[in-house]
Amino acid sequence: MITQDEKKKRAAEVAVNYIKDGMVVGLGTGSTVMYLLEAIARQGLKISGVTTSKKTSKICASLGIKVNDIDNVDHIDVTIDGADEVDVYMNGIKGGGAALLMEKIVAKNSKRNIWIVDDTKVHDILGTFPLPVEVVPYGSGRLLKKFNDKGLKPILRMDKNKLPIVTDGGHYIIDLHLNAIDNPQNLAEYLERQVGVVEHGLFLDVADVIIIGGDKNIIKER
Ligand code: ABF
Repeated sequence: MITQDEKKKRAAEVAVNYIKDGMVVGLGTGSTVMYLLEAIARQGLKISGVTTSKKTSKICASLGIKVNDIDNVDHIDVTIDGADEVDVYMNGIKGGGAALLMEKIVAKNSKRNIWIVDDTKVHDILGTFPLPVEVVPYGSGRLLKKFNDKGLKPILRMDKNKLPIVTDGGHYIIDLHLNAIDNPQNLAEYLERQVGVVEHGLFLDVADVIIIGGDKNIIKER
């Protein structure tokens, strides 16, 4: 039985084959993507990276991977990112790393999206992983109450000093502990209508390819 880390590494090593010299590549956030960045550097791939967090930008700098601002590239050929949970319809929940806003901006501006996950992330339906919702700090208390009254079991994400975490975009994260999301499309539309919600972690119809690292790797294509 291989470790979860080994599964992540395997998924990343399959994904790096989708990258060619000269590409503009969206680079995700998280520990699985870390393995991808190491593989890109190890292979000396000549890419122009567009990152999804300050964290990923720092890692790229340390590995010598060239990065560009998203508004300074003509297009993004492919984005490779992790995910916190994926379902059988290739939909996903992202944002466990509090990078969901930049991840969704980069993903929605990419010609192709590839997710790399270990097989513990795969569930029949979404919701086991708490759904991150990025919110403006001003009025976040009102949103917490509104979500609570609606039975969405919201918890404001805190750091180790019991202060609200602040995203790269200067926002808070409210996690919805739903256990199961029967109709992700409806929930996404509800969240998008709430003033103060900047973005949510439901990534629906985004992934074109999902590479699942495991004892045997699985590649799912939309
Ligand atoms: C990122 O991938 C985030 O959306 C998500 O939190 C993360 C998964 O983290 P890991 O690869 O460390 O399991 O894109």
